[in-house]
Amino acid sequence: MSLIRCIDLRSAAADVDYRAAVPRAEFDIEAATHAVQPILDAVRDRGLEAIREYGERFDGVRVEDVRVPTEAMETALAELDPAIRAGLEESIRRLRATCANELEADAVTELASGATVTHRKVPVQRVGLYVPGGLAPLVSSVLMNVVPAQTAGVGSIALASPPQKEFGGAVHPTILAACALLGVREVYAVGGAQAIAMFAYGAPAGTATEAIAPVDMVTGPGNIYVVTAKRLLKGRVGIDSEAGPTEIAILADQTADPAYVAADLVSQAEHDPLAAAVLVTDSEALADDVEAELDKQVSATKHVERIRTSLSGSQSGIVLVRDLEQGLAVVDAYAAEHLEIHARDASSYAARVRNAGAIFVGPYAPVSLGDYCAGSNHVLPTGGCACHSSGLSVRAFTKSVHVVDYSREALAEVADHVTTLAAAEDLPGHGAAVKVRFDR
Ligand code: HSO
Ligand code: ZN
Repeated sequence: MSLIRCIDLRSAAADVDYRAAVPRAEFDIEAATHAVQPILDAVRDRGLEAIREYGERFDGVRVEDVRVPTEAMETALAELDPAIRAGLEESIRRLRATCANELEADAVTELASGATVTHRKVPVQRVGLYVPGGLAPLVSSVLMNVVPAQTAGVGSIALASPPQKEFGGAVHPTILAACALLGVREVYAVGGAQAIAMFAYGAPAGTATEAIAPVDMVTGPGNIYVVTAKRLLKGRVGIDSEAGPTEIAILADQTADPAYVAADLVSQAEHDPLAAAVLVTDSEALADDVEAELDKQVSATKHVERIRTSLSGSQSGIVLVRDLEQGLAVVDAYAAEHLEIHARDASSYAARVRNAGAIFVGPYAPVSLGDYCAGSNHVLPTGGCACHSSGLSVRAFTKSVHVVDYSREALAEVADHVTTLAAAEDLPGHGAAVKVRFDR
């Protein structure tokens, strides 16, 4: 019995809808709503006291002052393993370079003499970043959120992460050290849905903690309760995409190295039993070799159970296609969070992909590189959302406003069109608002 299932699409009709044929994870956010709504309401109504109670219940530790003192961040940085610090610094350097290049200038369009419309870019004012806890919290996600926000010009960044029982209710020290490196000073030891509610509603000053100002936008990954809280509060605050379980798709021909392909599938399966790992190939020989490599590599790795569950789940599989043209159609329909291309002429295939969160070209661009140190962002759309959404970037933290500036003469030039169109919509007041400027 092989570890990963095989889906043979080689004889599929040319007009088949591949979205139904490719494996896909189920992520039922609706089911968590009844658990999450009372938490949001309690934080809105009772502020810090409710936040402390939920921390005690869900994280097993009561924290009186949830605001982390600046000294704790400086201490964590001083005590950080120098090799980890060097890795974080290189990652930050590369991300900053990419982000600086993403900044967009205002676009000024002159429609006629004296008539301009400017598309002005304005950073979001205040952002709340959620960082999940756990024994090995994803410190790289702190960088992926904070660097584009800072580059966009977000003036105020707050961060929340669950209090860790084993650190006496403090936020994980590696996260605190990353905050110190990035200059993030407002950090809260608050986790779960209550953290998202705290960001959305803010909280008046309590017995031990100063007032917390509400944010304009909440970003960052989280478990199903965090994702549900973000969905329920969307509208009151802006959110980044709802990140579901991670996905890797690999489009490969017979030139691919099966050891690389297997290792990369394993690398993302390592995140979550629900993670999806999909290989799309026109080579039966490669498919067999990758299966053999998976057997070998999975038993030698650390998180064997999690990886086995992910690879053998219905969300993962090896998809056999007639040729890479069909393969391209399949990966486009799948719209993976991460897409690797291991094939002759990989970059020309990459140029033709429409739907993917991020594309990794050739044998030396594994997803792990993008997870930590490529200079690209690892917060990417999952669950097929790559067909309409993008990963985190400077643009995600920027909104735009049209500035309309017309002179009297420029308005006169289009006044008749405005009154005619207003009359056609039976909104004569609209037309009158233009006419009044010329009647006197
Ligand atoms: N692959 C994950 C991000 C991550 N990997 C963080 C390791 N640390 C989602 O893109
Ligand atoms: Zn990863």
